Amino acid sequence: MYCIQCEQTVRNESLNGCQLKRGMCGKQSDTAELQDILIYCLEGISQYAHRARQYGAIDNEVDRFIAPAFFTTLTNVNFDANRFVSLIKEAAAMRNKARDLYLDACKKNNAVPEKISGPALFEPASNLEDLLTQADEASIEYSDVNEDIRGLRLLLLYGLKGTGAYCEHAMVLGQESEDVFGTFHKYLNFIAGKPTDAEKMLEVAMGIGELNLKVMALLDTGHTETFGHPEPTEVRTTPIKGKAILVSGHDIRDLTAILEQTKDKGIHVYTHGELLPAHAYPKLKQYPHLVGNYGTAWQNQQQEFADFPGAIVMTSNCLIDPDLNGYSHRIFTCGPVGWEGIPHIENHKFSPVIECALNEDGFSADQIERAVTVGFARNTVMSVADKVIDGVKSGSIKHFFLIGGCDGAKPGRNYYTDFAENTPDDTVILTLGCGKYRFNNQSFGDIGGIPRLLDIGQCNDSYSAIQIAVALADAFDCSVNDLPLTLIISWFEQKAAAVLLTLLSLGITNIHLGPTLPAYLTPNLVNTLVDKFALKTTGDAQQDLDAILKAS
Ligand code: SF4
Ligand code: SF3
Repeated sequence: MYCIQCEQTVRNESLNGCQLKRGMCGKQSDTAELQDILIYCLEGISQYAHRARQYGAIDNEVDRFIAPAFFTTLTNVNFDANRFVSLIKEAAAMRNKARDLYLDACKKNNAVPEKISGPALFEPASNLEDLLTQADEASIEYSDVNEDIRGLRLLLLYGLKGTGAYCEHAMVLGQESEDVFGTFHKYLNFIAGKPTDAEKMLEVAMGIGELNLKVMALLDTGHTETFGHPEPTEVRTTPIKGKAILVSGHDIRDLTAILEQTKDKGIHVYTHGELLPAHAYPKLKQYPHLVGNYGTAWQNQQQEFADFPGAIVMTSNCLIDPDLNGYSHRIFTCGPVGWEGIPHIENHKFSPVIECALNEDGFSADQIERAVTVGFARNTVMSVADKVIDGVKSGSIKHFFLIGGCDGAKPGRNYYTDFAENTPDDTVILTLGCGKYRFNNQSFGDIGGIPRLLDIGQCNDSYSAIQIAVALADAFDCSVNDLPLTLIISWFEQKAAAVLLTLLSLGITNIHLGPTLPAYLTPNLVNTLVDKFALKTTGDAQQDLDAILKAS
C-alpha cells in the first residue's frame, strides 16, 4: 500500500506515507489498494464520459456514480474491503456505459473514436484476491515521475476527492449540476493522462478549487433550502436521563431521518462531532427529542462512544476502529461509511438503531447543564453586518481570525487552543469544522453585543465563511486580502485539501496552515505555494498572533 493523503500519515527517517500492512488510521493495505483501484476505475469512466460530453452526450447514472464513490476513499470513511470489491464491479459497469455512450456519440456525429489508453481499458477482476494482483497498475506511487510531479498529481487527486465528498453531501440534498459533473470528468480525465507539466497541473489545481467552490455553493443551497437558515442557538452539551442515540459525521439529512423515525419513541437524540451545527437549523428545532450535543471531535470517539449508553450512527467521516472499546455491538454506519462486521443502514431504515437504543441502558440521570452557542452562518452574520462594520470603523473590532478546519489526534494541535485563548478582547473569532472543539467550550465574551466567538458551522459550511468574507470586503470596498482578517487553518483530510484549493483559487493569501503541511507537498511545491500565495505554516501561537497583529 501507499497512502499519503492525510495529516497523520507516517513520516519518519525511512518512510514518507503509510506503506506497511496498515495505515495510521487503521486502514488495511488490502483496503488501501482496493481504494486506489476504485479511483483508477473512476478515471476510466471519466475518460469516456468527458469525450462523450464533447458531443453533448450525457448519462446521469454515470455522472452520479463518481462523487459518492470518491467519498468512500477519504480518510476515516470506509474500511470495508468487500464494499470496495462491489464498488469496483459497479464502476466497471459504469465505464462500459460511458464507453458505449461515447462510441454511440461518435457514430452519430460521423467521428472516428479516439484511441484511449490507460484506466479506460482496465478490466478489474471480480474477486478480492485477483483484484489485489492488479493493484500495481492503479498505484498512486507514480514511480514514473519525480517527487514534485508526483506531489502535484496527489494534490489534484486529493483535492478532487474532497470535492467529491462535498458533492455527495450536496447530491443527497437534491443539489447537482451538469456543469459540475462535466468538470469532474474533465479533471479526472486529466489525471488519467498522467500529467507531467507542472504549470498546467497548478492551473488544474486552481480549477479544482473553483469547482469545489461551486460544489460548496450547491451544498449551502441544499442545507438552507431543506432545513432553513441557521439561527443563533444554545445547545446543551451534557446528557439528560433517558434512552439515547448519538449521530456523528456531517449528514444532516440522515440525522433528520433518525429524528423522524424516533418521534414518540421515548429516545433522546444527540449530535456528535461535525453534527453540532445541525441544532441551529429551524427545521431541526422542530424535534424536541433532539436534546443536545455529546462529546467532542472525532479523535476522541473511542472513549466517548464507549461511555455513551445508547446506539451510535456514523453518517460520514470520521470513523475510527470501533472494535476496540466494547461498543461495536451498538454502532451503525450509513452512506459512504463502512467497517467490516458493523451493520450498515441502507435507505434510511434506522429501525435496527432504534431497537438497539431501546435495549441499551440510556443515561440514568441528568447531568449539570452546560451549553455552547452555534448558528452564526452567513445569514445571521450578515444580519448584523452594520454593527460589525461600525465596530471596525470605531476601532472596537481590530481584527477577525478564522480559526477552523479539522481536528486530529497528533500532538501540536494545542496551537489552535493557545491561539484562540490569546486573541485580544477587541478581536472576533470565526470558526468552523471540528477544529472548533479545541476552544468552543470557553467563554470569549462579546463586543457591543456581538459574540467574540462566532461558530459558522461544519467544514461543509466553508462557502458560508467565504460569503461572509466577501460581504465584509464589499462593505469596506477592498479585497478579502485587505480586510483585517487572518485565516488560521487546521487540516487533516481531503475535504480540507479541497477547501484550501478553493481559498487559493480565490487569490486569498497569507493563510496559516498547520499543524504540519501535507506530506505529499515537496519542499519545491511548498516554496511555490509560499511564493504565489504567501502560505505560512503555523509556528508558536503567541509569536504568530503578535506578528499578525503587528502587521495589520
Ligand atoms: Fe495513512 Fe492517512 Fe492514508 Fe490512513 S488515510 S493510510 S493514516 S495516509
Ligand atoms: Fe473533522 Fe473528520 Fe475534517 Fe469536517 S470530522 S472537519 S476531520
